[in-house]
Amino acid sequence: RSFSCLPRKMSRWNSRDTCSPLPPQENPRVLITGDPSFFLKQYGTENVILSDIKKPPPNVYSSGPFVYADVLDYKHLRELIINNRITWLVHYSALLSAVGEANVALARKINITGLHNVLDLALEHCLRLFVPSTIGAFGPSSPRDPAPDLCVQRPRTIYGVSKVHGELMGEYLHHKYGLDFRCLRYPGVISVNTPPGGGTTDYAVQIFHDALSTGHHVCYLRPDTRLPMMHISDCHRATIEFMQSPECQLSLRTYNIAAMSFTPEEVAQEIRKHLPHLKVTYNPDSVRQTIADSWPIRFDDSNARRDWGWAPAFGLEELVADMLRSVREKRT
Ligand code: AKB
Repeated sequence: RSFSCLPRKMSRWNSRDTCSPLPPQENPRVLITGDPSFFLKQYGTENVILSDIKKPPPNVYSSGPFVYADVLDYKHLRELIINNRITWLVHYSALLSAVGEANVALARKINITGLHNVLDLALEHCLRLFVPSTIGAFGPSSPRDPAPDLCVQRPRTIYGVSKVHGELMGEYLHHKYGLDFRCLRYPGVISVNTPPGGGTTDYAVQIFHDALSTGHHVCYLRPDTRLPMMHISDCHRATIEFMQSPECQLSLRTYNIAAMSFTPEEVAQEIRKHLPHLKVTYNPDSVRQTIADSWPIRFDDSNARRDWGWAPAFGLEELVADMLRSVREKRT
């Protein structure tokens, strides 16, 4: 593979030169691997291509270009980037924490080999690259309350290991070659449109669906398991704001972002303000409980707030009211 943003005679790994000046970033052309379609609203269907190996939900079908693309297929990704004059690559494809533990080989392939492909492509084509990281990038030896941006990171899941690897590779390529790598560590993200997908924080989505269907939720975590969480619209806004921030404002390339932290019992209590009969039974499963116990209780996101003005809009009360309204709407 040749890297066009580097002088031709030099290979990617032995050059000390950096990326040539980036194209203007005001009107990016964005390729997204994996699920999220929120870039469509911001940049328009003519500038955003969604891709995945799964058929998109019907609302995404009608809202813009969607192509089949496997993050393990380097040549096809390159073709998409060149044919569509892509300037930003947003890489969401990954296996989450719990499902990754059940299938380590696949998680390693998608989360690490897939990531290497997008890093190489971003470097080769001088793209602005966004890769999400997570509270899962921390482990039992990290400070948990709060976890700062920079500290010991020794996660015990393949998901976490792959995310730390992504953070470090991206930052390495930024410092060595000027790759415009940007990474946010997301808390558990709560959305009505994204069904639970093999994560440890999934209960905090499922509980809303159960509350409005059977009125009974069986929780796989202990009632006092506190984790950082965020409403999807805050997560989307943070990502767009971060991607739009001028490089000179960024003192880091990987930032924690926070909104709230709650336990299963606290979210259940808040839901009971609307649905007093909600019943929750606790049946902790050893894999997800162990993972949750190794993750931060709270995130310190003071660097994101200071550098590029991050501020969440949703607290627990607003999140619960909005989720109940959205799940109700979806059911009718
Ligand atoms: C998971 O639970 O695996 C994800 C995450 C916190 O990254 N939602």
